[in-house]
Amino acid sequence: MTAAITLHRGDITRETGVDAIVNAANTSLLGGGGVDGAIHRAAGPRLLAETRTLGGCATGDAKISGGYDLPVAHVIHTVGPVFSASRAETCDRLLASAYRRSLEVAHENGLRSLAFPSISTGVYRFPVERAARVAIAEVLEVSARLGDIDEVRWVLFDDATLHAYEQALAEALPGTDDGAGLSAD
Ligand code: AR6
Repeated sequence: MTAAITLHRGDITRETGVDAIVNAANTSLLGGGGVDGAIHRAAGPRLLAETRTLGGCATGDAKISGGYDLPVAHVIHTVGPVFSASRAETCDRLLASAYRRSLEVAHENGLRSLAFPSISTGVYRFPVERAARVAIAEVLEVSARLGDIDEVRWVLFDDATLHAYEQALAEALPGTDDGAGLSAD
């Protein structure tokens, strides 16, 4: 079964009702700015104590930790690419890999629902329309292959980012509101 896809605006550190939120981390897994900083602040110092033990994370890969003071049980830390126009196709592949590995790590740990931020479109400067198309296509394909991810949400911080993902979802699923369990709200 393909996962139900939903999109909404919000702060991912306050998200409830999913097994894991995904962090747009850097290769050190030691925290940073943007959503990474917000997740570490909301989870408390025990998150950093655990991520220190994870040995970092390659770009395009993902690692799992506890959620600590967050309202979710787990955080999946992934690392998207820093966008560069001269190697845009490589960046597309690395971004797709970050989403794919996040879903695979969820699957390996028996998790069925997760919430993503817009990976790489902040400090890492990935153009948001391009990132949204890559993200949605990869999540649709990988969740169909894995078969046991029930729900994937994007929690997007601003209206422009939300609109880019709404458009990408509509393009990926033309003429579909909620057929096949897919919807955007
Ligand atoms: N909830 C949801 N989305 C958020 C939140 C939040 N609380 N805060 C920011 N965003 P970024 P990147 C959005 O820069 O581009 C860090 O320093 C933000 O508006 O957080 O993958 C890491 O340590 C944007 O739409 O991640 C890395 O060094 C999106 O999240 C680097 O930044 C991603 O922006 C990763 O850069």
